[in-house]
Amino acid sequence: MPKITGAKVIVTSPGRNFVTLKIETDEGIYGLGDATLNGRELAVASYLTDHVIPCLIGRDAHRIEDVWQYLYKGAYWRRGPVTMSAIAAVDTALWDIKGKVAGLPVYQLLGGASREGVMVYGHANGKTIEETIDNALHYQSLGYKAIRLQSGVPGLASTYGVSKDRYFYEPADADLPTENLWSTEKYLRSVPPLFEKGREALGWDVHLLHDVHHRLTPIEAGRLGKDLEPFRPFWMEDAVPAENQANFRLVRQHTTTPLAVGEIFNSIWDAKQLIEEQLIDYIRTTVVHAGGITHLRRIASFADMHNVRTGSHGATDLSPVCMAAALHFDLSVPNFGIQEYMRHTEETDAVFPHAYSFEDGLMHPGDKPGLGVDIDEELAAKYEYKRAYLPVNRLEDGTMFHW
Ligand code: EZ4
Ligand code: CO
Repeated sequence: MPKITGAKVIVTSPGRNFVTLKIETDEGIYGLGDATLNGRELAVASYLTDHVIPCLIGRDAHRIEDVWQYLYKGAYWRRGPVTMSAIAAVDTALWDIKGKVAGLPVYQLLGGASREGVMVYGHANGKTIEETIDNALHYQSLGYKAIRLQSGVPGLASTYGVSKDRYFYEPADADLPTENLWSTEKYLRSVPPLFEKGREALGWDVHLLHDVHHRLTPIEAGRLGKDLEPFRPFWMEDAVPAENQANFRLVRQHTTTPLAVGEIFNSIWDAKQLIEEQLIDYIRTTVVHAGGITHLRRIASFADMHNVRTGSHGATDLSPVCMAAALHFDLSVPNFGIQEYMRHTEETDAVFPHAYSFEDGLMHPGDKPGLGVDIDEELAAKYEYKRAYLPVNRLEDGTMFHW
């Protein structure tokens, strides 16, 4: 049995901040787990270093479920993004170790491949509809089968999903939070024409997605869903904030546009009612923010009973370690829907060499034992942590709003 002999947290910033847990065993085999919580990175680093790692030393690295339960039930204080990201990092690293010991890629331990590859969606954005469509055409030429469309809102200086760089979207960009202005009325007018022009330019053989980023009320979301129905979007994401899961009943009542939510959820309890009442179609919980591969499998099994498929979050703040873990999970899980994929920068990829690949709109985790992703610690040490915040959002009259 591989015994855990040590563990450390590596904080690095190759273009953006990442927190990585490395667990070492007496057999010389180590495992990696992503612990990045965008804009709150050091809280998870401290939770791991000060509170979790001391409890891991000497444990049997093969007892993944027992360690998970120990960290979840044993903390007394359950759930929450900081705790669950830390548990996720431990869980992911232990799956990596188990795979390396077995000499098998993690997806084989999860039951093997359920499909040939993992359909991913890319992000097309622009200040205008024309720019967004131009960008989407580029993604289509790269072979993407699914593309998310976000564009600037006329009358608003900036909005979620529209980047400064053409191909790399990075919202956490300031030493203190940037303030954006928001108008629901202006936004609601801008999305249907984006999808109308999108279908004209891109055709009907590509899936089109949209992220509302928690900014509507249920009745507004119902209206947007209805307006988009003629263009058959793959999903409308995060239509409304989901603390009150019953919010989705009203959205559901008014539209047949498929609904996706869950990138900020951290446990199965955040989605219980949503799944049970079939109020959503896709659950977006991810490996790093929802307790690792072990917990994500539990959520997916529960979702499968209620016709809900997976659609994991995969933005650039989820490190290549999380991306690799997500792809092993996606390849094996029966009720897979889609995986978000935003390419990392070259600097990030160099710090995290990986076996996963993209071809013709599908991704594959590769067949290296474990997760198939590593960290170049020497290179990582060259990129010092730099505080970075996500923006905040206010209405035009100054009222604090959802970002
Ligand atoms: O705002 O990952 O669907 N993707 C998203 C992301 C999130 C960021 C937050 O850290 O909504 O862009
Ligand atoms: Co989103």
